[in-house]
Amino acid sequence: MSFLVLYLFCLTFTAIVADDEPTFIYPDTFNDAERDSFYYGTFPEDFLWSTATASYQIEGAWNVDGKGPSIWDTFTHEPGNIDNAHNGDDACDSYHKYQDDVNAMKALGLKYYRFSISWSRVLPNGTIDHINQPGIDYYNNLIDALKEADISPMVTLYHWDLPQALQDKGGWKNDEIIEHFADYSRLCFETFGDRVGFWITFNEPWVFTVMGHEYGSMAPGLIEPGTTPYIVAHNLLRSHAKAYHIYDDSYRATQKGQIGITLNSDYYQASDVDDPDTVEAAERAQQFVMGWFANPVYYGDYPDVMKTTIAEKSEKQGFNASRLPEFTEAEKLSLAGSSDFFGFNCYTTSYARPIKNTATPLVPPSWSTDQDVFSWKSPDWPTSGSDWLRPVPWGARRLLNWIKKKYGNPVIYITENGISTNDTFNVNDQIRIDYYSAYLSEVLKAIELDEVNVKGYTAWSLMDNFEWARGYTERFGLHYVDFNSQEKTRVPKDSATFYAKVIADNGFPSSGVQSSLVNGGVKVLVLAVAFVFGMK
Ligand code: PNW
Repeated sequence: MSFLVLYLFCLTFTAIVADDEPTFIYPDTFNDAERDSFYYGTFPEDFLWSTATASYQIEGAWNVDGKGPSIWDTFTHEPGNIDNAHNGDDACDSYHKYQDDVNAMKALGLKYYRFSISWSRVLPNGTIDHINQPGIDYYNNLIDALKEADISPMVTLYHWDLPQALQDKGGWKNDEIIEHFADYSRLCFETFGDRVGFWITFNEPWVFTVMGHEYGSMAPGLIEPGTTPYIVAHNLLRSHAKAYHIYDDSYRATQKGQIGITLNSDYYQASDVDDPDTVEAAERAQQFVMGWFANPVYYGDYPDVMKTTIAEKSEKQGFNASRLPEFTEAEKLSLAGSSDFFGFNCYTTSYARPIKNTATPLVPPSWSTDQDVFSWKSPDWPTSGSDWLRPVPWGARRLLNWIKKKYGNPVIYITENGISTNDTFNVNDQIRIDYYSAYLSEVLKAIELDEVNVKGYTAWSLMDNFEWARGYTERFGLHYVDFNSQEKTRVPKDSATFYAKVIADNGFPSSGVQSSLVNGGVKVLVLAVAFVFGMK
């Protein structure tokens, strides 16, 4: 007893005399000692460190060796869709320079690499009728080069580049796509699965559903708000479940991998936490972005709040059924529990408040007005090269906790996290080091203090690449790429050196050698004293 009291007293004393002042990464904006202090420590021993890319953003070789066109080839070649009329025709030319990518990863000390397969490179018209062998060879070579470097692949089946031939048949609006996606998935499991431990069916369904089919700012560029996005999401979720079960039934036993889905969302922070309506609006926004996909995948159906609001509005708008489709009982069963892990792409935070104006015309319908939420970013928050992305580290921890709470404490892999800069040559990217430090510190707090089950972290991106509608004007890379050069050399930025050290140290072991020595020394001393007294 006396030992315990003395020990606790000594620990408190140690903390008072030896602990550092809190460190803030964004001292001007986020300086609440409780919320924003940098958290030193190391990640769990088997923590998985990775970086990510996506086929259309890096491969180039858009019409080489039998590859069929994808909706992104079509979209970028139409004038007016992409800043500076950029396109991914050449991008980082990873189709030819994949060994350079692997070398860059090796230098980082990476153990995992997340990339995506271009569906129309392996199946040029989207269907299993014609397999393009050079496309298969490319991914086999990449996977083998990774294995050779002791790097495990984490493969995304769909990172937005649908074969144009399937878009011509209605794309995700046509439920025949479910069978085509099943064939494509089976081919990938069969061909590459002996060497792939992690499969991700879809990357960020929310982005390509809403940006691609409601706003039209991404391929396929459809502006069909309020109906098409829900149908697209519905077919995609059914495709996901089908692919999951193909893997589960036919490949898991022999290949011993895992399969899941990757979702993204801002964290929606109620702008007034004392107002229940505002708190409810923030929750509604979270459900309309993340719950839309996660709820079916974990529980077999859309969130109640979506089902009721969309049904109500649809009726008032004169639709004879809800614009939100319904799953059959069999589909619900096949969806529920169809992810071995929660893939989470983590970037930013928004404030949210309700739109209470009932005079708002209910027509035309849209996903964004269905929510009755107004969301925005504080102008006080730090900026990035992208207008939608402001660093708000504490939002990441809150959203991780939200996922834990809503979906039964799932295993979470952060499958993307990163920040953009604008297009000026700058390998001295302190902004990226700050962002990664601050976000990683929040992830560590989530693991250690909140017991959120995060098992891996992926930096977006290995290198600068084609940033969708922004072309090459926004750069997310740990490596700089000169897109005007033939060589497209991957030049490490300061953030690459930083990330390599984080990986080598498995985190941020201490706030500095000196203070840890002081801390350690004092602790040994007081323990010794406590022990001696405790014996008496
Ligand atoms: C993700 N938003 O896209 C994608 O998975 C990557 O391909 C992309 O390059 C990266 O993040 C950076 O943009 C997002 O508006 C695009 O919230 C837009 C949003 C989020 C993610």
